Parts: sequence; C-alpha cells; structure tokens
Amino acid sequence: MVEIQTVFQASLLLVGLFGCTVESACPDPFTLIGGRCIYVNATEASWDASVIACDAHGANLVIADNHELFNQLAAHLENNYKAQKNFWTAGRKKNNSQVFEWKIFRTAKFLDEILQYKSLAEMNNWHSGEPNNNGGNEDSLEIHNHKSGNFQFNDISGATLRHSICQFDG
Ligand SMILES: [Ca+2]
Repeated sequence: MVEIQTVFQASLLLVGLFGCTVESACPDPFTLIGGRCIYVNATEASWDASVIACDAHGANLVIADNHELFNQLAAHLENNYKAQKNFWTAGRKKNNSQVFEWKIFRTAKFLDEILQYKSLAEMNNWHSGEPNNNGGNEDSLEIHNHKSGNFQFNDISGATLRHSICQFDG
C-alpha cells in the first residue's frame, strides 16, 4: 500500500512538472489555446487602441484563421468570459474595399497557414446575415457571442469599444 501511494504521488509530481512545462510555452499573461498563445484583454477599446494594447505585450490581435483555433477560442470565451459579448480579432477591411484580411503588425509564426486562406469568408463562421456593413462603416472583425455558446464573426465599426484577443508569436 505504501508503495502504491508512493507511485501515485510520483505520478502526480510528473503530471505537475509536465503541466508547468506546457504552461511555460506561453509567456505571462498568455495561455495556450488551439496551439496559439492567447490573452483576452477585458479592457474595452477601439480596434486601433486594441492593436496598440496587444503590441504592448509583443502581440498581434488574434488571427482566428482556422476552425480548430476558433472552436477552442470560443470554448475558452464561453467558459471564462460569458459576461462579455464582443471581442476584437485582427480582421480588417483591406484598403477600404469590402474584402477582409488579417492585419498583422508584428511577426506571426503562422503566416504560411494564414495565407492558405484567400479570404476570411472561407472560415464560413459569419453570423447569419453578416457581414452586412451596417451603416456603411463596418470595417473591423469581431467575434460576437450572439447567444451563449454561439460565437461567430460580425463586421462592425473599428471605433466601437470592444474587448480584445491578443495572439503572441514569440
Ligand atoms: Ca455587421
């Protein structure tokens, strides 16, 4: 019995050490989500100000360019930020056109993967009826919690105050 307990404790120690190793993959305050280092900034700000806030952490706004990342991010938001509804991503209209692209201000590790998507539309996770360019000035991309657990893309004016999601690429 003593031996079993010792082995059990040793296993816990290993799990603890492994856990620490995984956590250290991302610097504070970032957390590993969907293979990326993610930080949700709960301070509401415009899209431009949110870019600057992420940059202060050495990060871009999140490049939510694949379904695995998006789904894990949505689960993280649902579990931890249920009270907040809207979060900026790096999506922005290209040169005043109606085409969205990922606006990246710092080095991003995943450029090859990102460039596989010719347009954001290929993510196919816009909310029904979006993007609608409501008012003619919806130039930025948010993840909106339309209903609890139903996080989807929406276009909205970058001047709107939103929480934001930063992505650190080292
Ligand atoms: Ca819209």
